[in-house]
Amino acid sequence: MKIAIVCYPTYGGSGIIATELGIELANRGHEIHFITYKQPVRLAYLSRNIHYHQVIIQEYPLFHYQPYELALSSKLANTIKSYDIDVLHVHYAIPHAYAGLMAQQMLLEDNIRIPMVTTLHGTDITLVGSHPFYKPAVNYSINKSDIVTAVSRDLRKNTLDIFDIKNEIYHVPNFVKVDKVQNDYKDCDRELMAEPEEKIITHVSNLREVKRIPDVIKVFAKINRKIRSRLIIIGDGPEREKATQLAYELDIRKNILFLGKSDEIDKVLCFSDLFLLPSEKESFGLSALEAMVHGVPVISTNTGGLPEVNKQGYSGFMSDVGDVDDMANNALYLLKNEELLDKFKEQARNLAKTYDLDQIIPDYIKLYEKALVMNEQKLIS
Ligand code: GMT
Repeated sequence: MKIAIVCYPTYGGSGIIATELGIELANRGHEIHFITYKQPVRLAYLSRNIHYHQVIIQEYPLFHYQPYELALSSKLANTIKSYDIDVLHVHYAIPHAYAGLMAQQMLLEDNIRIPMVTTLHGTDITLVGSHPFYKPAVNYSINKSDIVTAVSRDLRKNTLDIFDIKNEIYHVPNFVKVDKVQNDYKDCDRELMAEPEEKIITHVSNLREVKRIPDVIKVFAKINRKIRSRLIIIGDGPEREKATQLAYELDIRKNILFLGKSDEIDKVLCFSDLFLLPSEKESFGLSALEAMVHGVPVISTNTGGLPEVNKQGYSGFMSDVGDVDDMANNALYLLKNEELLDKFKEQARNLAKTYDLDQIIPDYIKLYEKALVMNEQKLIS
C-alpha cells in the first residue's frame, strides 16, 4: 500500500507513534509518505520506502496567522495525486483531520477518492478539541473520517461523551518496539549519572502544566529525604522554570538533572529505577510504556488511559491526581526493598510486551484495508 502520514513532527507522543508506525510499515514493504512541516524527530534516516514531503508556509505580513491548514491541504492533494497514494492517515484531529477532509474534497474534483484514517491522541480531544472555538470543526472532521481510531479505551469513551459522534471509533493502543529496546540497551552506563548506592528516578515529558511538574519535584523531595537518590528530568517546556524554583526551595536542586530535549531517552531509562508520571490528564501515557519496556516501574496517577498501561501493584502504583504523599509512599515502598523492586522491574518489562509493535501494527493494516473497501463502495454508490 502507499500510505501518506500526517503528524506533528515534534517530541510529543503522537508524532513518535506516527513516525514509528510509518517506519515499521516501510520495513514491511509499504510505501510511506510523511507530510509534515519539519522532518519528524524519530525519522533519523530515509529509506527506499520512506518519502518526506515538507509543508512550507510562506510568511505573508498581511496575515496575522499564517494559514497552515491551507498549505497542508494543498500539499496533501498534490502529493496524493502525484504519488497515487492509497490511504491517508492523519494523527491528531486538529488541524490534520480538517486539512485531510479539504484535500479529499479537492481530489474529488479530479475523480480521485482517497480514504482517510484519523487517529485521536488525547489532547486533540480532551484539552484543545473540546473548546467551543474548535469543537464544531473537530466534531465534523471525526464524523467525516472514513475510519477513526483512539489510543485508549478511555479516550474512545471521552470522545463519545464530549462529541456527537456518528461513526465507530476503533481502539488501537500505542506500542513500543520491545525487541529493539531490550536488545540494544543491555549494558547501561549507570555510573554516568549517579553513585552506585543512589536510586535513579526519571520523568520524561514536554513539561506542560497538564504533566504537573511541581508534583514530580514534590514526590522526589519526599523520596530524597528518606533514601539517596537522583531525579533526571528529560524534556523541555513552560513548567521548567517553576520546577527549578521549587527544587531550590525544597533544597534538592543539586540532586536533579534537567537534560532538556534529548534523543537519548532510552539510554537514561535503561538505568532508571523508577518512572514518575503524576499527570492531570493522560489519554495513554506513552512515556510510561517506554519506561516499562526498559523494566522501569511506574508511579503514576490513575487518570485517563493510565490504568490501561500501568497495572496497580504489578508494573507500578497509581494514585489520585495531586496525592503526592501516596505517590511518594508507593515509590519508597519499592525503592527500599531491592527484591520487590527487581520483581516489579521484571513485571513492568513483561507487561510492556503486550504492547509490542508486532501485536499492534496488524490492527492498523486491517483498518487501512477496511478503509479501502469502504472507499470502493463509496465510489460505486
Ligand atoms: O502529552 C502531551 O503533551 C503530548 C500529546 C501528543 O499529542 O503528542 O500526548 C498525547 O498523545 C500521546 C500519544 O498517543 C499519549 O501517550 C498521551 O497520553 C497524550 N497526552 C495527553 O492525553 C495529555
